[in-house]
Amino acid sequence: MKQSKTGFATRAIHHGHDASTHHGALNPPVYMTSTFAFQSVEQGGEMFAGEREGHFYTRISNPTLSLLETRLADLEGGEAALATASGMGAICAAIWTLIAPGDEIITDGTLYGCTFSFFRESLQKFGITITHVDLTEEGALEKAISDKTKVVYFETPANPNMRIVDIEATAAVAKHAGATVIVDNTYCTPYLQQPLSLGADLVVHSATKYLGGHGDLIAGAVVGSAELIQEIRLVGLKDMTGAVLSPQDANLILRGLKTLELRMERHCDSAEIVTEYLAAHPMVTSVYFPGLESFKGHEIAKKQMARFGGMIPFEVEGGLDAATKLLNSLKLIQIAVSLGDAETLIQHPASMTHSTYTPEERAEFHISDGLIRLSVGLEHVDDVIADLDAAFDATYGISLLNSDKDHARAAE
Ligand code: 7XF
Repeated sequence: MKQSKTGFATRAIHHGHDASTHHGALNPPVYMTSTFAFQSVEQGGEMFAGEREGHFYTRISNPTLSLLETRLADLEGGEAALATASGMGAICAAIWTLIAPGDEIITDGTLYGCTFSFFRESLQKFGITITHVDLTEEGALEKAISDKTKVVYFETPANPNMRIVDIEATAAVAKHAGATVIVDNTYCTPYLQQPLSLGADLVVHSATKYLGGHGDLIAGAVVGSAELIQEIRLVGLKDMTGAVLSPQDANLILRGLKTLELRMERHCDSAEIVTEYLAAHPMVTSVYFPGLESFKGHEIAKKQMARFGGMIPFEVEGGLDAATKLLNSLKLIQIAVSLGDAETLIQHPASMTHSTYTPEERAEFHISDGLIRLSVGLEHVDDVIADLDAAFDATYGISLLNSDKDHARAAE
């Protein structure tokens, strides 16, 4: 594993770029080109044969993408990375490279909705067996795994209900059985969690989220050993998905990475304060935040995450009808899918991100119809809470902030 000496933010700003080799340009130039001219027929042939290094077509490599990949690999503690056109592009490229008909993938039942349907619907058509195992249960993987198992795949915290999987313990069992371990690290980013250092073989990301950070692009990444990444580049990306990232979007992610540490600290600070508000509200029946001591995965989260992230799923009294009224009453907080943006976003997984699950599957995999998912943004946290409080007031006639003021007035 590569050991970098400087701090996370320093590497997120500088790693891999030397201005002196680019006319002193502080920001790396963006190579907006699909193809690269060869100096001779022989040189082109050598590059295609893999006998000579260099860029020749952006679906395979491009200097702007290479810089992003080098930087992401460094931040995740991997040898190499591959940038892709979306998080789904990253997941598909990695999985298509690793599996063949007859193989089995073991995965937890809670996954981002399209990852779930990719596994459950699309892959099964090609003779791949998908086995759902409760990876939060000790010993469950040991019982289920066999020499047919090629990949063990999970998210932690999982989208949307924050189930926490012990990365180190799960990776140890999977590797003993010879399976490749893939962890979706979208919710944490390498700033909060580094699965490769805990034994994972590959990390996948939706860079659309915190890595980009500004809700202005769709992108993904895979990080791991140089050997695996090269295989995924030449098979999963080049031939099987073609899901290549635009250099312009790579440049936006490089810009986003410069503030990743600052933004993640703010997301985490604000989420802790919003969690306190929600946990104190009498109309909130459950809050699924790993920072809460009462949360099932709290101890494992504390062990493998630097902080607890910016995502807060919760349930309210009155089920779906009340949840709908609550969301429709919000003014500052936007009703939108995606997460990790500057804007605070709220959505209803059962009818939106996880509508790819059948109602029976949602019931089986702990995604309740009343669940609401909040992605705490970068606004002033008081404004986020004030918006939530006004919506609770409109829905239930209960305001925690006004009652505080009432108490203060009564005390005067
Ligand atoms: O292809 P995308 O960049 O949208 O990434 C897919 C993806 C992969 N892993 C995780 C953990 C994800 O959350 C996503 C995308 N999730 C969005 C969401 O949950 O809001 C997608 C909006 S439908």
